[in-house]
Amino acid sequence: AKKKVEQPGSLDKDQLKQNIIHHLRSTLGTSEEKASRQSWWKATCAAVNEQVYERLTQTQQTHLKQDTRAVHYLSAEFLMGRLTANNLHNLGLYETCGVALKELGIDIADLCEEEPDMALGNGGLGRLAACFIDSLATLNLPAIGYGLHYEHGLFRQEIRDGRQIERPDSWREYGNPWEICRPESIQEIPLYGYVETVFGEDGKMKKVWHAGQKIKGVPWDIPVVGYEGKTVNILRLWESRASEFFDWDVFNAGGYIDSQAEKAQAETISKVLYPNDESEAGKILRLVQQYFFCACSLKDIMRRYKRAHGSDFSQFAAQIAIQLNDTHPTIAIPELMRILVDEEELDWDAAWAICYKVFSYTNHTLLPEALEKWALYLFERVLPRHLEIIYEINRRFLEDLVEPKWPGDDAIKAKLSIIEEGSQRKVRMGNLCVIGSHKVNGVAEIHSKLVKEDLFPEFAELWPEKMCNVTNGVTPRRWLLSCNPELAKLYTDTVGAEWPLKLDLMRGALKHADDAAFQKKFMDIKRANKEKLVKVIKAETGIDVSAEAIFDIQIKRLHEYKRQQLNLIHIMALYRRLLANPDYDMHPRVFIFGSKAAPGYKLAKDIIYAINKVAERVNNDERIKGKLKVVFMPNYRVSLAEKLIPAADVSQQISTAGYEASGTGNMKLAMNGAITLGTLDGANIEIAEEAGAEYNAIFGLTVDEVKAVKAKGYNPWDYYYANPEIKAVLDWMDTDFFTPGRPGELSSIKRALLDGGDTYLALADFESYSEAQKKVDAMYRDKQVWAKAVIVNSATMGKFNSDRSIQDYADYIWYLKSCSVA
Ligand code: 26W
Repeated sequence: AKKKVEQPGSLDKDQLKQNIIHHLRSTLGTSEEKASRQSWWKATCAAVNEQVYERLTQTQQTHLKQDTRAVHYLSAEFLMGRLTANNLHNLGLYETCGVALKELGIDIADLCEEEPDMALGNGGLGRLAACFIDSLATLNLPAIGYGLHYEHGLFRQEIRDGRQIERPDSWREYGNPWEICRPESIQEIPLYGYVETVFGEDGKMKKVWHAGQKIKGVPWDIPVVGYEGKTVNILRLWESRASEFFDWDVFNAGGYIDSQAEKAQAETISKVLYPNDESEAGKILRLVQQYFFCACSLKDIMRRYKRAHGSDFSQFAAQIAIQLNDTHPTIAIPELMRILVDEEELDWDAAWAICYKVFSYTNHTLLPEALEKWALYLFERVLPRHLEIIYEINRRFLEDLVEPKWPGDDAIKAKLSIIEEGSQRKVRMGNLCVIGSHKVNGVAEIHSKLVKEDLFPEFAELWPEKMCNVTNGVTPRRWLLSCNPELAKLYTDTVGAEWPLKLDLMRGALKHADDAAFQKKFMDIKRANKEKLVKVIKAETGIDVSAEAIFDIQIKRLHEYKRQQLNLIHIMALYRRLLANPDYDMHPRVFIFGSKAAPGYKLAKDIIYAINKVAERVNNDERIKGKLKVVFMPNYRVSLAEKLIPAADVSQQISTAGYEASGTGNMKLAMNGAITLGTLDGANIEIAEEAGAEYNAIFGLTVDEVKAVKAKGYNPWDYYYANPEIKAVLDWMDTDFFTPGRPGELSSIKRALLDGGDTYLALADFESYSEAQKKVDAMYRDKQVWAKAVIVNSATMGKFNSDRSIQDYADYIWYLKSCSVA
């Protein structure tokens, strides 16, 4: 008889309790009396995994039997955060488990705190990948995420004397209950070496790549549980190991030490995540990382395809979609060509037709320093055969497409070529992506327009249908249901329990936006969340803040274009106004920052230092009567975001227009009842469209105005001399007011804004920003106005459900249908 599959939430409290105790004893080897909180956590995970694995098997059997088309999401980063609460919620077991644990004397929230964040990503791009795989499973779409199993994720940030210190992150030091090693699916990956041209018996020319080294790729699977869903997909992360294949010869020859060195080198490939966000370092190890995970993933895809179809590749493009999350996995394009042409012996045109249908590419940034280009000599050393293939792709592209369209135009050829000429020749990964993909998308309307018109205009002329938009989204399961249970409950009571799947239902709360009783409920929840955060702030920083104040939050990676420095100079201006007039009329405000700087980004680190120094001075100045507080929360990460976001009143999204591709924190904060204080950039534009600009504080130059100002020749000194407040604040940075005895420690910020030319127009936007801040203050003082605004913002965020984004990808890019799992 067929075994009955457990339905979501079908496990009752007593069964769960029994299972937890069972695992405590027989998996963790301890007892209820002795168990540490960590053991309780692991035992709970083991009990939950019984449910997860059942459904995982069911899902895989269904997909296999139905031979479903699937999407393969290739990403160098997956910023997963913690999984315990998330998996419990998605299985419909959170409440039950809470009661079970309570009866065992454990608080479920404390238990969840035991889990280290899985921080295998830098910021927006990595967290988007995590939201997307949640939505893929929730929508019952056959999908697999592929990435790298970094031993160390993004560094842990400590603040010492106001400065950022980086410490290694060791997320799996004491074991991770969510990952499963799959030695049966190990892959072997060639690197380095040379290419030989040989002629087969049929007289055909063939290329043979003789690798200089082989690396073993060990897959670790993380189950991805869909909401209420029957579908459990996997995230497969590759770990590098030394291949045994020639170590032993070295060992036998007495080279034990050499063999260990070889091993160490192989294992460095997946050792650590590059902490650079939006700036390319051009390091060879990073190229090796990229090739390593792409090659492992393609071998895995091939193995699965061949199991069903043998060497008949006519169905390959019908079965396989591969999404490239930015250019980091671009090397998968020539790798698939290599497999099809060199190994499977398809002719070039047939192989190219397959590739073109299989791949699609998402662009996440327009910043020139973030666009990946590899020095040709490095590329050739690591991947000699791939370089030949790229030359051939390029030759055909230029001859067959560019020359007919722009006959004789060498300037255009030089611009569109995959190879950048010059003193140092380079491979342009962006161009390769566009040429090798059937669809290219940006991540918000304005960003996609700029990708089309400014970044790749000629490509858009060649292929007008190729360029498209898919506005980002976030999973409401993590970013509302799980992180803000009280607000989630209010939505359930108001619009029904379906909203985590159909976020548009939140609009049902709009009709209560003016209702005093509903406003009170909503604002009481916000107040309670703020009270909770007050305690976290005290515990983490020692700073006392009051929940009476406006909580004004800017949380994101530190970058000049995101303009934390604009926030800071405004804080200094407010402080000055308060010193000049202690009765300066403003509602008390707490400015909260959370941000990591790339370790090599000097100015970003200086801005962190400046925020901390200003905070010290402001927070300890009794003259301003607690009207102003500044808090820098160390070690910003997913699990901290989950505590900050529900407590925010104001969401600062203040990038220079045209630079933030989308932003996703903006969506999370608005959903949880914050007003957006933002520029018309990225998804802010669409957020303001949904909610109504009047309920937010929109300011600053538009994209077109930014372009115009830059074209005319921007001079920050004009603003310095024209606005006495700007001048006073910047001059303050040269003094020792914030750094007693050490004048000039904050001067680098002033210098970047004046001598450095203020690349991101912070001074140009200052006045408008300051006015928007006044609007925020005025709105907040009228409790009804404020309550209505936050309710409208929250209730209109349905569009930003990542389920909607994924449905767009499925419909317009992947042509992928859902598959229900019994
Ligand atoms: C090669 C160095 C490097 C590393 C990471 C360059 C660029 C990146 C990412 C593309 C940076 C990133 O995370 N971009 C963000 O992607 C989010 C998801 O689409 C957007 O919401 C953010 O606006 C964008 O900055």
